[in-house]
Amino acid sequence: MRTQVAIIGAGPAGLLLGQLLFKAGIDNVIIERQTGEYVLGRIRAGVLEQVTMDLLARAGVDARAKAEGLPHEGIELLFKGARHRIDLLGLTGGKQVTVYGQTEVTHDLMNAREAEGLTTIYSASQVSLHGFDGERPTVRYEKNGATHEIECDFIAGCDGYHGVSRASVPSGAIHTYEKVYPFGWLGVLADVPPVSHELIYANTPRGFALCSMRSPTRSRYYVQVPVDERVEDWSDEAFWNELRLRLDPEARDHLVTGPSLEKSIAPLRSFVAEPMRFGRLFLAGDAAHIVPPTGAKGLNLATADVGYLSRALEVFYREHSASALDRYSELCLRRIWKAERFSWWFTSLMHRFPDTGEFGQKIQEAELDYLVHSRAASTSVAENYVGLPLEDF
Ligand code: RFL
Ligand code: PHB
Repeated sequence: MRTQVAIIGAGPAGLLLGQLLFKAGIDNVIIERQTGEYVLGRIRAGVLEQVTMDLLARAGVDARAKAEGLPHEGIELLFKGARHRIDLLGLTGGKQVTVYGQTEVTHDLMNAREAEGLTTIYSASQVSLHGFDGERPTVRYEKNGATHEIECDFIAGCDGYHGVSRASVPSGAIHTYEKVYPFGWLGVLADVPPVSHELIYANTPRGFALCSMRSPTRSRYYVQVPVDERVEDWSDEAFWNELRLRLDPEARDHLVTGPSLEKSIAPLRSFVAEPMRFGRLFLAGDAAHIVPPTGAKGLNLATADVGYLSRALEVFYREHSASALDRYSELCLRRIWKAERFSWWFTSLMHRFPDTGEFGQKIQEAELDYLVHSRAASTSVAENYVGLPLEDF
Protein backbone atom coordinates (compact mmCIF):
# COMPACT_ATOMS: atom_id res chain seq x y z
CA MET A 1 0.00 0.00 0.00
CA ARG A 2 1.11 3.58 -0.66
CA THR A 3 -0.11 6.83 0.93
CA GLN A 4 1.15 10.38 1.42
CA VAL A 5 1.06 10.43 5.24
CA ALA A 6 1.09 7.31 7.45
CA ILE A 7 -0.38 8.20 10.85
CA ILE A 8 0.54 5.98 13.82
CA GLY A 9 -2.24 5.95 16.47
CA ALA A 10 -6.00 6.59 16.35
CA GLY A 11 -6.26 8.75 19.47
CA PRO A 12 -7.55 12.31 19.14
CA ALA A 13 -4.24 13.55 17.63
CA GLY A 14 -4.10 10.88 14.89
CA LEU A 15 -7.81 11.00 14.04
CA LEU A 16 -7.93 14.82 13.89
CA LEU A 17 -4.78 14.95 11.76
CA GLY A 18 -6.33 12.40 9.38
CA GLN A 19 -9.46 14.52 9.02
CA LEU A 20 -7.56 17.83 8.55
CA LEU A 21 -5.34 16.25 5.88
CA PHE A 22 -8.34 14.72 4.13
CA LYS A 23 -9.99 18.18 3.99
CA ALA A 24 -6.78 19.49 2.39
CA GLY A 25 -6.78 16.69 -0.21
CA ILE A 26 -3.84 14.83 1.34
CA ASP A 27 -4.11 11.05 1.34
CA ASN A 28 -3.51 9.32 4.70
CA VAL A 29 -3.76 5.94 6.44
CA ILE A 30 -4.05 5.43 10.23
CA ILE A 31 -2.43 2.40 11.88
CA GLU A 32 -3.73 1.67 15.41
CA ARG A 33 -2.62 -1.05 17.82
CA GLN A 34 -5.96 -1.43 19.62
CA THR A 35 -9.55 -1.99 18.45
CA GLY A 36 -11.84 1.02 17.91
CA GLU A 37 -13.99 -0.04 20.90
CA TYR A 38 -10.93 -0.11 23.17
CA VAL A 39 -9.92 3.42 22.09
CA LEU A 40 -13.47 4.65 22.82
CA GLY A 41 -13.52 2.99 26.24
CA ARG A 42 -10.77 5.24 27.65
CA ILE A 43 -12.22 8.00 29.84
CA ARG A 44 -9.84 10.95 29.72
CA ALA A 45 -10.01 14.72 29.18
CA GLY A 46 -13.14 16.85 29.36
CA VAL A 47 -12.26 20.51 28.68
CA LEU A 48 -11.80 21.88 25.14
CA GLU A 49 -10.12 25.22 24.44
CA GLN A 50 -11.54 27.48 21.70
CA VAL A 51 -8.42 26.61 19.64
CA THR A 52 -9.53 22.95 19.73
CA MET A 53 -13.13 23.83 18.85
CA ASP A 54 -11.84 25.88 15.88
CA LEU A 55 -9.72 22.93 14.68
CA LEU A 56 -12.73 20.58 14.96
CA ALA A 57 -14.65 23.10 12.84
CA ARG A 58 -11.83 23.19 10.25
CA ALA A 59 -12.01 19.39 10.14
CA GLY A 60 -15.81 19.54 9.73
CA VAL A 61 -16.50 17.59 12.93
CA ASP A 62 -17.72 20.25 15.39
CA ALA A 63 -21.51 19.92 14.96
CA ARG A 64 -22.17 17.71 18.00
CA ALA A 65 -19.51 19.42 20.17
CA LYS A 66 -21.23 22.75 19.46
CA ALA A 67 -24.74 21.38 20.04
CA GLU A 68 -24.07 19.19 23.10
CA GLY A 69 -20.88 20.67 24.60
CA LEU A 70 -21.35 22.86 27.66
CA PRO A 71 -19.86 26.37 27.34
CA HIS A 72 -18.12 27.35 30.59
CA GLU A 73 -17.46 31.04 31.28
CA GLY A 74 -15.69 30.52 34.60
CA ILE A 75 -14.09 28.06 37.03
CA GLU A 76 -14.17 27.96 40.82
CA LEU A 77 -11.18 27.67 43.15
CA LEU A 78 -11.97 26.21 46.58
CA PHE A 79 -9.57 26.79 49.50
CA LYS A 80 -9.95 27.36 53.25
CA GLY A 81 -13.47 25.94 52.89
CA ALA A 82 -14.78 28.66 50.53
CA ARG A 83 -15.19 28.95 46.75
CA HIS A 84 -13.95 31.86 44.61
CA ARG A 85 -14.82 32.31 40.94
CA ILE A 86 -12.35 33.03 38.14
CA ASP A 87 -14.33 34.86 35.47
CA LEU A 88 -12.72 33.39 32.34
CA LEU A 89 -15.00 35.31 29.97
CA GLY A 90 -14.62 38.71 31.63
CA LEU A 91 -10.88 38.45 32.27
CA THR A 92 -9.96 37.29 28.74
CA GLY A 93 -12.22 39.63 26.80
CA GLY A 94 -14.74 37.01 25.74
CA LYS A 95 -12.99 33.64 25.73
CA GLN A 96 -14.48 30.51 27.27
CA VAL A 97 -13.96 26.73 27.26
CA THR A 98 -16.31 23.90 26.24
CA VAL A 99 -16.89 20.86 28.42
CA TYR A 100 -17.16 17.90 26.00
CA GLY A 101 -15.54 14.53 26.69
CA GLN A 102 -12.53 13.19 24.81
CA THR A 103 -14.58 10.02 24.21
CA GLU A 104 -17.15 12.08 22.30
CA VAL A 105 -14.47 13.92 20.27
CA THR A 106 -12.95 10.54 19.33
CA HIS A 107 -16.38 9.16 18.46
CA ASP A 108 -17.18 12.12 16.17
CA LEU A 109 -13.80 11.83 14.42
CA MET A 110 -14.15 8.06 13.94
CA ASN A 111 -17.65 8.52 12.45
CA ALA A 112 -16.46 11.22 10.05
CA ARG A 113 -13.53 9.04 8.94
CA GLU A 114 -15.81 6.08 8.35
CA ALA A 115 -18.33 8.22 6.43
CA GLU A 116 -15.57 9.37 4.07
CA GLY A 117 -14.36 5.78 3.59
CA LEU A 118 -10.83 6.58 4.79
CA THR A 119 -8.52 3.71 5.74
CA THR A 120 -7.91 2.96 9.41
CA ILE A 121 -6.12 -0.27 10.29
CA TYR A 122 -7.13 -1.32 13.80
CA SER A 123 -5.57 -4.19 15.81
CA ALA A 124 -2.21 -3.78 14.02
CA SER A 125 0.63 -5.45 15.96
CA GLN A 126 4.44 -5.24 15.70
CA VAL A 127 4.21 -1.75 14.18
CA SER A 128 7.68 -0.57 13.08
CA LEU A 129 8.96 2.59 11.35
CA HIS A 130 11.73 2.53 8.71
CA GLY A 131 13.68 4.89 6.48
CA PHE A 132 12.40 8.16 7.93
CA ASP A 133 15.90 9.62 7.71
CA GLY A 134 15.59 9.37 3.91
CA GLU A 135 12.96 10.30 1.29
CA ARG A 136 10.97 7.04 1.28
CA PRO A 137 9.80 6.05 4.76
CA THR A 138 7.83 2.85 5.33
CA VAL A 139 5.64 1.48 8.14
CA ARG A 140 5.41 -2.27 8.73
CA TYR A 141 2.83 -4.07 10.85
CA GLU A 142 1.30 -7.49 11.36
CA LYS A 143 -2.36 -8.31 11.16
CA ASN A 144 -4.16 -11.65 10.98
CA GLY A 145 -0.82 -13.44 10.83
CA ALA A 146 0.46 -11.54 7.76
CA THR A 147 3.11 -8.79 7.52
CA HIS A 148 2.11 -5.61 5.66
CA GLU A 149 4.09 -2.59 4.50
CA ILE A 150 2.94 0.97 3.78
CA GLU A 151 5.12 3.30 1.71
CA CYS A 152 4.66 6.99 2.40
CA ASP A 153 6.14 10.50 2.12
CA PHE A 154 5.87 11.25 5.84
CA ILE A 155 5.12 9.47 9.13
CA ALA A 156 3.11 11.23 11.88
CA GLY A 157 3.83 9.66 15.29
CA CYS A 158 0.52 10.19 17.14
CA ASP A 159 0.80 7.02 19.23
CA GLY A 160 0.87 8.43 22.75
CA TYR A 161 3.43 8.28 25.53
CA HIS A 162 4.01 4.50 25.28
CA GLY A 163 4.03 4.38 21.47
CA VAL A 164 6.64 3.11 19.04
CA SER A 165 7.32 6.40 17.20
CA ARG A 166 9.40 8.24 19.82
CA ALA A 167 11.09 4.93 20.72
CA SER A 168 12.21 4.54 17.07
CA VAL A 169 14.36 7.69 17.19
CA PRO A 170 18.09 7.08 17.85
CA SER A 171 18.70 8.05 21.49
CA GLY A 172 21.43 10.57 20.62
CA ALA A 173 18.99 12.58 18.46
CA ILE A 174 16.40 13.25 21.18
CA HIS A 175 16.48 15.03 24.54
CA THR A 176 13.78 14.34 27.13
CA TYR A 177 12.76 16.40 30.18
CA GLU A 178 10.69 14.74 32.89
CA LYS A 179 9.12 15.36 36.29
CA VAL A 180 7.13 12.66 38.06
CA TYR A 181 4.74 13.69 40.86
CA PRO A 182 4.41 11.66 44.08
CA PHE A 183 0.62 11.26 43.71
CA GLY A 184 -2.10 10.31 41.22
CA TRP A 185 -5.75 11.15 40.55
CA LEU A 186 -8.45 8.65 41.44
CA GLY A 187 -11.30 9.42 39.02
CA VAL A 188 -14.95 8.36 39.07
CA LEU A 189 -17.54 8.75 36.31
CA ALA A 190 -21.17 8.51 37.46
CA ASP A 191 -24.66 9.22 36.12
CA VAL A 192 -25.50 11.85 38.71
CA PRO A 193 -26.08 15.60 38.19
CA PRO A 194 -22.91 17.71 38.72
CA VAL A 195 -22.54 19.30 42.15
CA SER A 196 -22.14 22.76 40.57
CA HIS A 197 -22.63 24.19 37.07
CA GLU A 198 -18.94 25.17 36.91
CA LEU A 199 -15.78 23.11 37.56
CA ILE A 200 -14.47 23.26 41.15
CA TYR A 201 -10.71 22.88 41.75
CA ALA A 202 -10.20 22.29 45.49
CA ASN A 203 -7.09 22.74 47.65
CA THR A 204 -7.57 21.11 51.07
CA PRO A 205 -5.28 19.83 53.85
CA ARG A 206 -6.50 16.30 52.84
CA GLY A 207 -5.30 16.87 49.25
CA PHE A 208 -6.66 18.08 45.92
CA ALA A 209 -10.13 17.37 44.52
CA LEU A 210 -11.82 18.27 41.22
CA CYS A 211 -15.53 18.36 40.42
CA SER A 212 -16.09 18.14 36.67
CA MET A 213 -18.82 16.85 34.40
CA ARG A 214 -19.67 15.41 31.00
CA SER A 215 -23.32 16.54 30.74
CA PRO A 216 -26.12 17.85 32.99
CA THR A 217 -26.69 14.26 34.14
CA ARG A 218 -23.16 12.82 34.14
CA SER A 219 -20.39 13.87 36.54
CA ARG A 220 -16.64 13.30 36.62
CA TYR A 221 -14.91 13.65 39.99
CA TYR A 222 -11.28 13.22 41.06
CA VAL A 223 -9.41 13.06 44.38
CA GLN A 224 -5.63 13.15 44.82
CA VAL A 225 -4.30 9.81 46.16
CA PRO A 226 -0.79 8.50 46.92
CA VAL A 227 0.92 7.21 43.77
CA ASP A 228 1.04 3.59 45.00
CA GLU A 229 -2.70 3.43 45.83
CA ARG A 230 -4.69 0.55 44.22
CA VAL A 231 -8.05 1.27 42.63
CA GLU A 232 -9.38 -2.08 43.95
CA ASP A 233 -9.00 -0.68 47.47
CA TRP A 234 -11.44 2.16 46.78
CA SER A 235 -15.14 1.25 47.04
CA ASP A 236 -17.60 3.78 45.59
CA GLU A 237 -18.63 4.65 49.15
CA ALA A 238 -15.03 5.32 50.21
CA PHE A 239 -14.57 7.59 47.17
CA TRP A 240 -17.73 9.64 47.84
CA ASN A 241 -16.82 9.97 51.53
CA GLU A 242 -13.34 11.26 50.69
CA LEU A 243 -14.66 13.67 48.05
CA ARG A 244 -17.27 15.03 50.49
CA LEU A 245 -14.53 15.77 53.05
CA ARG A 246 -12.70 17.92 50.47
CA LEU A 247 -15.74 20.11 49.55
CA ASP A 248 -17.24 23.28 51.05
CA PRO A 249 -20.45 22.93 53.13
CA GLU A 250 -22.78 24.02 50.29
CA ALA A 251 -21.26 21.61 47.76
CA ARG A 252 -21.30 18.85 50.39
CA ASP A 253 -25.09 19.38 50.74
CA HIS A 254 -25.63 19.39 46.97
CA LEU A 255 -23.46 16.36 46.16
CA VAL A 256 -25.50 13.55 44.59
CA THR A 257 -23.75 10.16 44.68
CA GLY A 258 -24.40 6.96 42.72
CA PRO A 259 -22.71 3.84 41.38
CA SER A 260 -19.50 4.48 39.41
CA LEU A 261 -19.54 3.75 35.65
CA GLU A 262 -15.74 3.91 35.58
CA LYS A 263 -13.07 4.23 38.23
CA SER A 264 -9.33 4.49 37.61
CA ILE A 265 -6.10 6.01 38.91
CA ALA A 266 -3.95 8.17 36.59
CA PRO A 267 -0.35 8.95 37.54
CA LEU A 268 0.78 12.58 37.14
CA ARG A 269 3.78 13.43 35.00
CA SER A 270 5.38 16.35 33.14
CA PHE A 271 7.39 15.28 30.08
CA VAL A 272 8.75 16.89 26.91
CA ALA A 273 10.80 15.34 24.07
CA GLU A 274 12.83 17.71 21.90
CA PRO A 275 12.85 18.12 18.95
CA MET A 276 9.53 16.83 17.59
CA ARG A 277 10.88 16.09 14.12
CA PHE A 278 13.43 13.53 12.86
CA GLY A 279 13.81 13.61 9.09
CA ARG A 280 10.38 12.61 7.75
CA LEU A 281 8.98 11.51 11.14
CA PHE A 282 6.94 14.10 13.07
CA LEU A 283 5.79 13.51 16.68
CA ALA A 284 2.48 15.00 17.89
CA GLY A 285 0.42 14.88 21.10
CA ASP A 286 1.26 12.59 24.03
CA ALA A 287 3.98 10.92 21.91
CA ALA A 288 6.02 14.11 22.41
CA HIS A 289 4.77 15.60 25.69
CA ILE A 290 2.72 14.90 28.82
CA VAL A 291 1.24 17.39 31.29
CA PRO A 292 -0.40 16.67 34.64
CA PRO A 293 -4.19 17.03 34.05
CA THR A 294 -4.67 19.93 36.49
CA GLY A 295 -4.54 22.58 33.74
CA ALA A 296 -6.76 20.52 31.35
CA LYS A 297 -4.12 20.90 28.63
CA GLY A 298 -3.22 17.34 27.44
CA LEU A 299 -5.85 16.92 24.74
CA ASN A 300 -5.68 20.60 23.76
CA LEU A 301 -1.92 20.42 23.16
CA ALA A 302 -2.40 17.31 21.03
CA THR A 303 -4.95 19.05 18.79
CA ALA A 304 -2.78 22.19 18.49
CA ASP A 305 0.20 20.06 17.35
CA VAL A 306 -1.78 18.45 14.55
CA GLY A 307 -3.22 21.86 13.63
CA TYR A 308 0.35 23.03 13.00
CA LEU A 309 1.39 19.78 11.31
CA SER A 310 -1.55 19.70 8.89
CA ARG A 311 -0.86 23.33 7.86
CA ALA A 312 2.85 22.58 7.32
CA LEU A 313 2.04 19.51 5.19
CA GLU A 314 -0.45 21.57 3.16
CA VAL A 315 2.32 24.10 2.43
CA PHE A 316 4.64 21.24 1.43
CA TYR A 317 2.23 19.67 -1.06
CA ARG A 318 0.79 22.95 -2.39
CA GLU A 319 3.95 25.03 -2.69
CA HIS A 320 6.63 22.29 -2.83
CA SER A 321 8.27 24.05 0.12
CA ALA A 322 9.54 22.45 3.34
CA SER A 323 9.82 25.83 5.10
CA ALA A 324 6.78 25.31 7.36
CA LEU A 325 7.74 21.69 8.14
CA ASP A 326 11.17 22.99 9.15
CA ARG A 327 9.52 25.30 11.72
CA TYR A 328 7.01 22.71 13.08
CA SER A 329 9.01 21.58 16.10
CA GLU A 330 10.09 25.07 17.18
CA LEU A 331 6.59 26.54 16.86
CA CYS A 332 4.92 23.68 18.77
CA LEU A 333 7.50 23.65 21.55
CA ARG A 334 7.18 27.37 22.28
CA ARG A 335 3.51 26.92 23.15
CA ILE A 336 4.00 23.47 24.73
CA TRP A 337 6.55 24.75 27.26
CA LYS A 338 4.12 27.50 28.32
CA ALA A 339 1.40 24.88 28.88
CA GLU A 340 3.95 22.71 30.74
CA ARG A 341 4.74 25.68 32.97
CA PHE A 342 1.07 26.45 33.66
CA SER A 343 0.18 22.78 34.36
CA TRP A 344 3.20 22.33 36.68
CA TRP A 345 2.45 25.59 38.54
CA PHE A 346 -1.28 24.88 38.99
CA THR A 347 -0.48 21.31 40.11
CA SER A 348 2.08 22.60 42.64
CA LEU A 349 -0.39 25.17 43.99
CA MET A 350 -3.36 22.81 44.39
CA HIS A 351 -1.86 19.51 45.64
CA ARG A 352 -0.49 18.26 48.92
CA PHE A 353 3.13 17.08 48.49
CA PRO A 354 4.96 14.85 51.02
CA ASP A 355 6.81 17.93 52.32
CA THR A 356 3.91 20.43 52.17
CA GLY A 357 3.27 20.38 55.95
CA GLU A 358 1.43 23.13 57.85
CA PHE A 359 3.75 25.83 56.52
CA GLY A 360 3.35 24.76 52.90
CA GLN A 361 -0.45 24.63 53.29
CA LYS A 362 -0.47 28.22 54.62
CA ILE A 363 1.72 29.40 51.73
CA GLN A 364 -0.59 27.73 49.15
CA GLU A 365 -3.64 29.37 50.80
CA ALA A 366 -1.91 32.77 50.80
CA GLU A 367 -1.09 32.45 47.11
CA LEU A 368 -4.66 31.41 46.29
CA ASP A 369 -6.03 34.32 48.37
CA TYR A 370 -3.74 36.72 46.49
CA LEU A 371 -4.67 35.15 43.18
CA VAL A 372 -8.46 35.44 43.50
CA HIS A 373 -8.25 39.04 44.79
CA SER A 374 -5.69 40.34 42.28
CA ARG A 375 -7.06 41.13 38.83
CA ALA A 376 -3.56 40.77 37.35
CA ALA A 377 -3.01 37.30 38.86
CA SER A 378 -6.56 36.11 38.00
CA THR A 379 -6.13 37.34 34.43
CA SER A 380 -2.93 35.33 34.05
CA VAL A 381 -4.72 32.15 35.21
CA ALA A 382 -7.69 32.84 32.93
CA GLU A 383 -5.49 33.50 29.86
CA ASN A 384 -3.63 30.24 30.33
CA TYR A 385 -6.71 28.19 31.20
CA VAL A 386 -8.67 29.20 28.07
CA GLY A 387 -5.54 28.49 26.00
CA LEU A 388 -2.82 30.63 24.44
CA PRO A 389 -3.24 31.60 20.78
CA LEU A 390 -1.61 29.64 17.94
CA GLU A 391 1.11 31.43 15.97
CA ASP A 392 1.39 31.68 12.19
CA PHE A 393 4.19 29.95 10.29
P1 RFL B 1 -3.52 8.92 22.93
O1 RFL B 1 -4.93 9.33 23.26
O2 RFL B 1 -2.75 8.21 23.96
O3 RFL B 1 -3.61 8.06 21.60
C1 RFL B 1 -2.50 7.32 21.11
C2 RFL B 1 -3.01 6.16 20.32
O4 RFL B 1 -1.90 5.43 19.78
C3 RFL B 1 -2.11 4.04 19.96
N1 RFL B 1 -0.82 3.36 19.95
C4 RFL B 1 -0.31 2.71 18.89
N2 RFL B 1 -0.77 2.54 17.65
C5 RFL B 1 0.00 1.80 16.77
N3 RFL B 1 1.20 1.27 17.12
C6 RFL B 1 1.70 1.42 18.36
N4 RFL B 1 2.88 0.87 18.68
C7 RFL B 1 0.94 2.16 19.30
N5 RFL B 1 1.15 2.51 20.59
C8 RFL B 1 0.07 3.23 20.97
C9 RFL B 1 -2.86 3.94 21.26
O5 RFL B 1 -3.59 2.72 21.37
C10 RFL B 1 -3.79 5.17 21.17
O6 RFL B 1 -5.02 4.86 20.58
O7 RFL B 1 -2.64 10.20 22.48
P2 RFL B 1 -3.04 11.55 21.70
O8 RFL B 1 -3.87 11.24 20.50
O9 RFL B 1 -1.79 12.31 21.59
O10 RFL B 1 -4.04 12.31 22.68
C11 RFL B 1 -3.61 12.85 23.88
C12 RFL B 1 -4.70 12.77 24.94
O11 RFL B 1 -5.29 11.48 24.94
C13 RFL B 1 -4.11 13.06 26.32
O12 RFL B 1 -3.25 14.21 26.27
C14 RFL B 1 -5.14 13.35 27.39
O13 RFL B 1 -6.15 12.41 27.44
C15 RFL B 1 -4.36 13.39 28.71
N6 RFL B 1 -5.19 13.04 29.82
C16 RFL B 1 -6.01 14.00 30.30
N7 RFL B 1 -5.96 15.24 29.74
C17 RFL B 1 -6.77 16.20 30.17
O14 RFL B 1 -6.72 17.33 29.65
N8 RFL B 1 -7.66 15.93 31.20
C18 RFL B 1 -7.76 14.68 31.78
O15 RFL B 1 -8.55 14.46 32.67
C19 RFL B 1 -6.90 13.68 31.35
N9 RFL B 1 -6.94 12.42 31.89
C20 RFL B 1 -5.17 11.74 30.40
C21 RFL B 1 -6.08 11.45 31.43
C22 RFL B 1 -4.28 10.74 29.96
C23 RFL B 1 -4.24 9.45 30.53
N10 RFL B 1 -3.26 8.50 30.04
C24 RFL B 1 -2.35 8.86 28.97
C25 RFL B 1 -3.01 7.24 30.53
C26 RFL B 1 -6.10 10.17 31.99
C27 RFL B 1 -5.19 9.16 31.55
C28 RFL B 1 -5.30 7.82 32.21
C1 PHB C 1 -12.25 16.14 33.29
O1 PHB C 1 -13.43 16.51 33.18
O2 PHB C 1 -11.92 14.96 33.16
C2 PHB C 1 -11.21 17.14 33.62
C3 PHB C 1 -11.55 18.48 33.68
C4 PHB C 1 -10.58 19.42 34.02
C5 PHB C 1 -9.28 19.00 34.29
C6 PHB C 1 -8.95 17.66 34.21
C7 PHB C 1 -9.92 16.72 33.89
O3 PHB C 1 -8.35 19.92 34.64
